[in-house]
Formats: sequence, C-alpha cells, structure tokens
Amino acid sequence: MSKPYTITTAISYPNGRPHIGHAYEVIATDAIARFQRMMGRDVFFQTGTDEHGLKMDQAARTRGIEPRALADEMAAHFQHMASVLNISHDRFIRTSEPDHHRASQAIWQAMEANGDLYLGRYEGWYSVRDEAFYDEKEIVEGEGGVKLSPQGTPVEWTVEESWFLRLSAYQDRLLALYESQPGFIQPDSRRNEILRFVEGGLSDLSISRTSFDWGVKVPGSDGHVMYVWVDALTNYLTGCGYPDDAARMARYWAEGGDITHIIGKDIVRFHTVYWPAFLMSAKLPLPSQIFGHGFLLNRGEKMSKSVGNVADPIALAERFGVDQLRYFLLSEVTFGNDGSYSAEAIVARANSDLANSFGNLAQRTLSFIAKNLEGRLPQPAPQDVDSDLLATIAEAAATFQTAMADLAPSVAIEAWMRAVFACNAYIDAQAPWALRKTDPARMEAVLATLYDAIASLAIMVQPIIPNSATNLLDQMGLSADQRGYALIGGDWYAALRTSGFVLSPPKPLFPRLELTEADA
Ligand code: ME8
Repeated sequence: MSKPYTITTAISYPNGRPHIGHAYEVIATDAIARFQRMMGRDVFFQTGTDEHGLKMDQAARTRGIEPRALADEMAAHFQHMASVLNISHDRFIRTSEPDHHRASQAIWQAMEANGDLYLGRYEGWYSVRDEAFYDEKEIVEGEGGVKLSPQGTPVEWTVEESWFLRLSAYQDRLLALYESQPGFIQPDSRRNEILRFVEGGLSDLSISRTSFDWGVKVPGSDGHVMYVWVDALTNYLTGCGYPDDAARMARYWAEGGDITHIIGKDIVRFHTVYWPAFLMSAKLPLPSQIFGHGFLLNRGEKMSKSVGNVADPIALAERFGVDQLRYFLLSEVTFGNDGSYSAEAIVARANSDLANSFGNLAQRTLSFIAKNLEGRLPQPAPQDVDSDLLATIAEAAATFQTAMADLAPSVAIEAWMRAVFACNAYIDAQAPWALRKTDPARMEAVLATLYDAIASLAIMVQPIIPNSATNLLDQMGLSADQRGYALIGGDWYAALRTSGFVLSPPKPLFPRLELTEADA
C-alpha cells in the first residue's frame, strides 16, 4: 500500500457567502485529491469553515445576531457550494465543533509544556479584516494618513493582556526547514517572500485575546480565548485525529508523511511561519508542502462587495455547468499565478475546448458507430498511424500525471488538450466517414483506434471534469472499477469488444453555450 496522502484547503471565514475565490481553491484541491485517489493513494481531503474571531464576531453584531447563528447560516452555504461543485472531501470541518476545541486546547497545552508560552501585554497594530498582527515597520499610510496593513486593510491600535508564543526563538529552525525542504513553500515566488520575512527577524506572537469571547477558551486562563489563527490552523490536526486517535494520526499526519496545504497567497505567512512553529513547539510532524495559489480577479479587477463585482460561484455553475466552470478555472489560470474570469472567458473556453474539440470528437465518433455498426464495437487492425495516435495519447497521459502530482493542473490540461487535437487531426486525415463505401475494414480500424483514444482521454481528465468523464465512460461501457491510468495504452478494448457490449446513440456531453445580455 502506498503512502497516505493528506490534502486540505484553507478553511473559509463564513462571515459572508462563498465567492469565486473560495470555489477556485476547493476545485483545484478536489482535482488533486481525485487524481491521487486514482493513483491508488489512501487520500484524506478536508475543507471547512473558520468560525471564530473578531471578524466573525463583528459581522454577526452588525446583523444583530449571535456569531454562532451567522456561522450556522453561512457554513450551510459553503457546504452547499461544495456539493454543487462536486467536491469529494472526506470531511467538512467547522471550527465550532467540539473535537476541534479539544484539539486546539491540546496543541496549546503541548506548546505550554514545551515552555514556549508566557503571559504579557500586547500593544500593537491589528487588522480585523486579516485577523493579523503587524509590526510597526510593516504599517503603511493610506489616504488621509490612515494606517494600513501591507495588505491594504485598516489596522487599529490594540492594547490588552495576552499570551505570547516565543516565535522569536524559532527563526533559525524555520530557516533550516526552508533550506532542507525546498518544496515546503511553493511556488518559488512565495518562498522568497517568506525567506525575506523570516530573515528580517521574528517578534513573539500574541496568541490570545481578552476583549471578546467568541473563540476557543485558553485552558486554565479565564477570560482568554485563543487568537483565531491558533485554532484555525489546528483544524488540519483535528481532522487527522489529534489528540486522541493515535492510529489516525499515524495514518494522515505522520513524520515524513505526504501532507499538502492548498491556500491563497495572502495567508502564506500564517501557514509557513506560524504553523510550523506551533507544530515544532508541540513536537508534532510538519506538513510536506504548502502551495500558495494566486487570486482570481473579476475582469482583471479585485473583487469587492462595495464595487459589487463578487461573483456567486453557485450561480456560475448553474448557468454554465459545473464541469465547464471547473475546467475553465483550472485551465485558464496557471496554478500559482493570479487569473481573471468573466462570463465571456468561461463561455469561450468551454465552447472551444469542451464542446467543439472534445465533445464533438466523442459525439461524432460514437454516433457514427451507433448508427453504422448498430452499436457493435469496430474491429481493430492497427497500422502505424493508429498505434502512433495511441502512443501519443499514452505520452499525454504520462505528462498529465506528472503535472497533477506536481500541483500544476493547467499544465496537465494542456497535455490533455494536445491529445484531443491529435485525435481531431487523425480523424481529418483518416476520414473514416469516406471509407464506409470504399474500405469498410479500414473504417472499422480507424473507429476502433478512436474508441480507445476517446476512452483514454475521458479516463485521463476525470479529476478535472468528473461528471462528464464518468458520464462518457458509462456510455462507452467501461466498468466503474476499470477507469484507472493503467488502462491507458493497455488492451482493455479487445475484452470490451468481445464482451458483446452494444453502444447506444450517445447523449451530448457539452451543449454549446451562448452568451446573453444578462451575462454581461
Ligand atoms: O483566509 N481568489 O479565510 P478566507 C482566490 N479563514 N483565492 C481567494 C480569493 C480570491 N479572490 N479570496 C480569498 C481565510 N481566497 C482564513 C483561512 S486556514 C487555517 C484559515 C482564498 O475566507 C484565500 O487565500 O478569507 C484562502 O486560501 C481561502 O480563499 C479562504 O479565505
């Protein structure tokens, strides 16, 4: 049995409904998780909501409701989004759950037992929007002299009694970690950013708050709740059974385990500085890689509620199709870079790649077989061009797998698309429809090659567009347990053909999308 594979998204603040950035992150993570399952890995995939802290408390107060009520209402939207987007998570964690409070208190006590915590007084800048403390040297002045965080969010001067973590003592160990494990922070641009930050020296971190009570209680310290990022980061451990389930921990959070956090670029510091410091202090294993993806922009502009350009991912999926949206986001944006979306771009990409190139290839080939051979699978008689096409597809599948393992879904999709183009070029050159009267045996050989190629393309792309790929493979008669990468380039076709399977007229996979004025 190969090593288990743990993968997580960030957990989202449910202070409002999910936006397209949340959808993007969970879709990308889902594609990677599905891919690893296809590779036979024992995958644990967790996503969820980050429900404590000042930001939630204030958002609830603005609406005149309790933070718990706000969390319940909004967490339901995040869960609904995950189900609409066909996300295959194993757990949706909510940080208000009792096992999570238990895990957060346990990691706190472990850090305390290690002598890393002390009680003091915090005096400094805090951004509620980022739920982050900033050093004086990081603060910038905005219009009219207002103080802003380096992220451009407002900060307020905060003075209160607080527990601290001796983060300053971890500088060398963190630098040694980045050095010995170069893939710990990805991509490289983010790694450089963090190296510079840690090399500049670390202040001790304030890790408890006393001015409000919506959080996990600090064990043995009345009036203190944990700084929201302490409990938020601990969600990853909670899902892996910490602290009570040692067997589950050994499986999904082990020393030397394969543990990937997929997060956005704005929260890399929390995951690559604070989080490993917490874990080192508590003497727990570290994740193996943290990938900070880019931001999605609406037609090149930052999304914001006040501008009114925040797209609802559920509405987009309903309008354009779930797989169309998944495919668009994963192909259009190089993972790690920022990207832009618009209705036109989704429609253009879905029509060109899915409807015209892949959908049309499958549709015309399968309907021709259903009609002209009454659904009987054609007899192969391979010539070099046929074997060459299948070899091209097998190579593309290898590239696809390497790219997915390297967290590069857009590179994987490019390889897939090149293989789709190769099939279309093959059809044009072989013109099977013209062979029907002149050379029926050759026509069958060409169609048999295409049948194999199309099924291989569908197998390959399952992690990206799971519904459509499954639907096509169902129609093509491949049994549900015979859809792994090992089939590509194998000789499953002969067995399916002799099993007496009869192909029905295919149902179209990707309707052509049309833009309307309402999409503008
Ligand atoms: O940061 N494009 O929650 P969050 C792409 N609770 N990704 C985006 C994005 C955009 N426009 N906007 C946000 C939090 N994200 C914390 C995380 S983890 C222990 C705690 C990403 O709801 C963002 O970078 O603000 C983050 O990875 C995720 O969405 C949740 O953001």
